Amino acid sequence: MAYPRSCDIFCTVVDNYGDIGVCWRLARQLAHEHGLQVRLWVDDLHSFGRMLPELDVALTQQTCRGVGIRLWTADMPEVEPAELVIGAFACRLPESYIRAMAARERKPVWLNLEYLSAEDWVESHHKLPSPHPQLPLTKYFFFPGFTDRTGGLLIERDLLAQRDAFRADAAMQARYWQGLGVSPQRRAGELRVSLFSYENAAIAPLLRAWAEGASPLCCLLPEGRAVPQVAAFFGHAGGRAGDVWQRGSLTVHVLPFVEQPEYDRLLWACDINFVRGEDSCVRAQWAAKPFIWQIYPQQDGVHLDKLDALRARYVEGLPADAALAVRDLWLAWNGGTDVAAAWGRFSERHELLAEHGLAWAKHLSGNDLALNLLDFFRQTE
Ligand code: TRH
Repeated sequence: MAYPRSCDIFCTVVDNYGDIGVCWRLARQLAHEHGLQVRLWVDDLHSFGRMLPELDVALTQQTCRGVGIRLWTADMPEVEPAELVIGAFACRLPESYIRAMAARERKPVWLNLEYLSAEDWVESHHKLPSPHPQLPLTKYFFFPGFTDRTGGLLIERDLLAQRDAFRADAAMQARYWQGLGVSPQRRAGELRVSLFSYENAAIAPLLRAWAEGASPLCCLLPEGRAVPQVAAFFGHAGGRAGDVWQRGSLTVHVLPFVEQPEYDRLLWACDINFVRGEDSCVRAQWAAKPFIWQIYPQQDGVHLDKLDALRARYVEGLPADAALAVRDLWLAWNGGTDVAAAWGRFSERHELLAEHGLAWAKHLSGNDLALNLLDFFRQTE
């Protein structure tokens, strides 16, 4: 069987940038690397506009970067469903669209793309079918993940080659830092750290540790939810892109929210990355620098199991003291205590963790989610 020629992706924007971030990445990859005609149906274009500056949030239909973008409203127009239909993160597809899928002679392959988790149960749930109660249609659950028995991770074909080219090219890196208004020349012992986070009680003690540290630390802070807390640490009511704040050994540069490939460069350029949610956490793993994950908090605390599941996989093969340093800082950053001490133990091992990160990224990189989706289409159709 051939690969599909067309794909509809449905995305409801719950919160933040992760849902649309994943869908936009997948849509681009299916269109650019596999030649599919992709329509991305999104119920709110505002978050999307932050990562795609040319998006016109007033338009209900437009094409950007080879992907058809449709505002998904309650009065969904009658359309011919695509051959591959992806509902992201358990969003409910419009009834009229489901009926149109059932009416097609060749039924579309219909998938629910789930949230990412490193937990063991994912393997047994991946690809499970869910027949429609009335219509001749089956929806399948497709789970991204970290093992061969899951759907893998989003990774563009040339991503690691681009990352390596950037790492090997001092002039490119210098231009990158200059573009941010940061000196390409590091001071002796200086660490550069990106900080993409939600509100977090650990921010102030961490900043204090950085400010009082023996070596310079340059923090790159994308605009967003953490900015008010960082600004308050410096005695400001708020902050915006372009602001530079300094205290003791710490300098903070507030950065604009940029397009996804630009954010990748930030992760490649820094020595250590604080990331959050889902997609930036994956990108930090491709960047292969030591990273600290702030997981999206859930009310019943189940997110801590998810945090621990990824930690356990990621630290495999590390010496015990380094594995412990990762555990302690991840926990401290996700509601635990004593972030300053945990930072000290983590950062003094950053070179070892960077080596480990390269091997980890290589290990994961063969499991390409977009390819797995297309192979599943071929097997299922
Ligand atoms: O924004 P998030 O917190 O999204 C979250 C998570 O996905 C979470 O799992 C989900 O349940 C919740 O939303 C509803 O974090 P995440 O997943 O890292 O998404 C951020 C996206 O923003 C990612 O695609 C990277 C992108 N980004 C840019 O494009 N430019 C930037 O400057 C920055 C900082 C991020």
